[in-house]
Amino acid sequence: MGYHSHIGVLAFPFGSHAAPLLALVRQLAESSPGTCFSFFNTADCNRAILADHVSPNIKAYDVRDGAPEGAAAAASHMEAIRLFLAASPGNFEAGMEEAERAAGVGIGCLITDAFLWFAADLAANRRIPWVALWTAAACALATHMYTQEIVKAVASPAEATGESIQQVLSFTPPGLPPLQIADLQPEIFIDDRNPSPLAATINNMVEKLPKSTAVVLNSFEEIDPIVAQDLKSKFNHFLSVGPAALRRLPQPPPGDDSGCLSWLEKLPTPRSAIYVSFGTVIVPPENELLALAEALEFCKFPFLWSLKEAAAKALPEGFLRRTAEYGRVVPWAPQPWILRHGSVGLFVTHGGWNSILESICGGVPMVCRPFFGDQKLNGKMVEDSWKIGVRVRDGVFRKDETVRVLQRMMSSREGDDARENVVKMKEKAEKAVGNDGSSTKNFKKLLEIIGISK
Ligand code: U2F
Repeated sequence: MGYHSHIGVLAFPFGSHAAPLLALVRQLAESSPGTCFSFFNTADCNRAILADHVSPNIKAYDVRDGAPEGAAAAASHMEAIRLFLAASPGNFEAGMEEAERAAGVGIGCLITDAFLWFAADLAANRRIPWVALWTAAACALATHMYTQEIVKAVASPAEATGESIQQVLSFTPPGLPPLQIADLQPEIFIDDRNPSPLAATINNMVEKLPKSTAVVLNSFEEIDPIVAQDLKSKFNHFLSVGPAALRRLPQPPPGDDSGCLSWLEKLPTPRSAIYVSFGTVIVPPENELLALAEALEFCKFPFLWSLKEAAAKALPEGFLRRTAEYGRVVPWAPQPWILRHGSVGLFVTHGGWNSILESICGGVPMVCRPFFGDQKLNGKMVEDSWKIGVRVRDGVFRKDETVRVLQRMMSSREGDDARENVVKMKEKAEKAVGNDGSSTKNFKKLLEIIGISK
């Protein structure tokens, strides 16, 4: 088929970055069958996220991941990121040339992960719009955009890493609760002499993002109205178009090889089960896995735990056998479907943004055990601002505290209050994606901006 326009999509192939970008592109592609979307991503990540049913007007291209030819997999997540960033943007430019030849139409707009700040220059050179998808929450973007003010509010740089991380900052971005250094993304406190590749990337992003045509988020304005209003003043367009998890989920769910949903189906009592998952990157340290397993075994609430196979080996001897009647441990679970299942009453999570949104969309309160990046701030917002869950005490799982927090959230007034609040938040999200809702309007604006309004 001949296409009248062509959009280049540049993915960041780590954590849960590329999947939400693909979800946005799917929605756009459905709205404009005459536009071709070329999706540039590494081969491994394409394999992981592309299902058979990608729209005909989305074409995926593999770009180099930067690993030396024939080398074994990168030693760490951070090393893989470093190699990939070193190969960018050359890897993407090569892909874009190939895609333009194949489509016979030049790329007229770039949609990229916000981390890929060099898209500002790629787009400027071609005189085309640059739309950046920020894959985390607006509150996390706000703290990055106020990096200078936050850093100034820390009396001495040593405090950012030292014993004063509990210090409450004298500056707070509009709409956020009072913050401690410990609540913030460590990348904000960049070491200028030796920045990590991710910190340097985020720093560049903060500088370039105001040049974008639009910043897009998988979120809804009503979750943090003051933050959204403030960020609108910082960008040409600031468009929350989610949550994507409220769209109709395909049936049957893909990736339910372990039969999680039929297991939930058999539970007699609504909201009786705990779902546990720490996203796509994190494996908690062994002592915490043990503490959490012992707490689940002690409490005897039905539980479903998505845990990578290698990590499951660290579970206590005999745990799976002893808990078989009321618990399941699986290597992967269809999370958005699970969180919308009526049998689930609590989500134990690392506080990744997609997980939080999916929990809101399911009306399920959370217990957060944040690990890195935006997760600490998300956990703080869950507990202090949105009041839809709590963080684990002292930031780590210990058996006795974990037993207490699970019991409080599953069978006390505190859990009921969090559930009421999360259901109210879900209603706001539903309104946002409904007719005339803020996210629906923002999505229409996005279609206009990228030149494919119907
Ligand atoms: C990074 O994200 P993560 O992958 O660590 O975590 P989430 O944002 O919560 O996304 C996890 C996704 O993986 C899905 C789940 C979410 O959409 O539904 N999933 C699943 O379907 N089945 C499973 O068994 C386990 C997970 C980063 F670590 C976070 O801090 C950021 O907030 C995030 C966005 O930038 O990226």
